[in-house]
Amino acid sequence: MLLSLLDLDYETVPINMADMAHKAPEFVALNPLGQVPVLDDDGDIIRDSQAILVYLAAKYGAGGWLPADDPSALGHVSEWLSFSANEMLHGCAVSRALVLFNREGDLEGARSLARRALSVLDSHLAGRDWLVGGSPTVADIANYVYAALVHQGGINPHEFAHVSAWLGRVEALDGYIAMAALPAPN
Ligand SMILES: N[C@@H](CCC(=O)N[C@@H](CS)C(=O)NCC(=O)O)C(=O)O
Repeated sequence: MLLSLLDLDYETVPINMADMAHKAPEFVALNPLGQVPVLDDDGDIIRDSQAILVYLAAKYGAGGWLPADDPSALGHVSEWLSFSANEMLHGCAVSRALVLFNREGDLEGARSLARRALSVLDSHLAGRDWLVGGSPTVADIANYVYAALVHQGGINPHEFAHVSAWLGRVEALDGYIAMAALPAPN
C-alpha cells in the first residue's frame, strides 16, 4: 500500500504459502524467518512490514510519512508500529487467520484481544485524524490493514466509530490501493 501511496514502480511476487513456498531455500535466503513480506529494492533486502514501511518512508517519502527530525513524533510513530506488530497482530490478524484458514486455536481469546486493541485505537483517534500529528504516517498504514480486515475474523471494525472514520480517511488518500477484501479506492 505504501509503495502505491508513494507512487513508486514495483512488482509484486506472490508466494504460495499453501505450498510452503515461504519455507523453500530460495525464500529463506531472503528472510531466514520464512515469513512474508520481504522487499527487494535493487538488492537491498528488507524483511518485516513495519521495517519495510520505515525504509520506504525514509528513502522515498520526501519528508512525509515518517517524522524523522522530530524525536517525540518519531517515538510515537514507533509506539504505534509496535502496537501493530503486537496487539493488532495477535488480536485482529490471529482472529482472521483462525477463521479464514480454519485453524485450531483460541478464537474467542483472539477476538477479545482484537476488541481491546481496537478500543485503544478508537480512544486515541477521538478528536484526531491521524495516529501521530496532523498528517498520515507509516503508523497509520501499519495499523490500517489489520483494522480494515478484522471483519474476516468476525469483528465489525465499524462498531468503533473513530476507527471507522479513520479507515475512511486512509481509503480516501491519493494512491490508496485496494487489496483483496478491502474497499475499492474512492
Ligand atoms: N512482524 C512481521 C510478521 C510477518 C508474518 O507473520 N507473516 C506471516 C504472513 S502475514 C507469515 O509469513 N507467516 C508464516 C510463518 O510465520 O511461518 C511483519 O509484520 O512482517
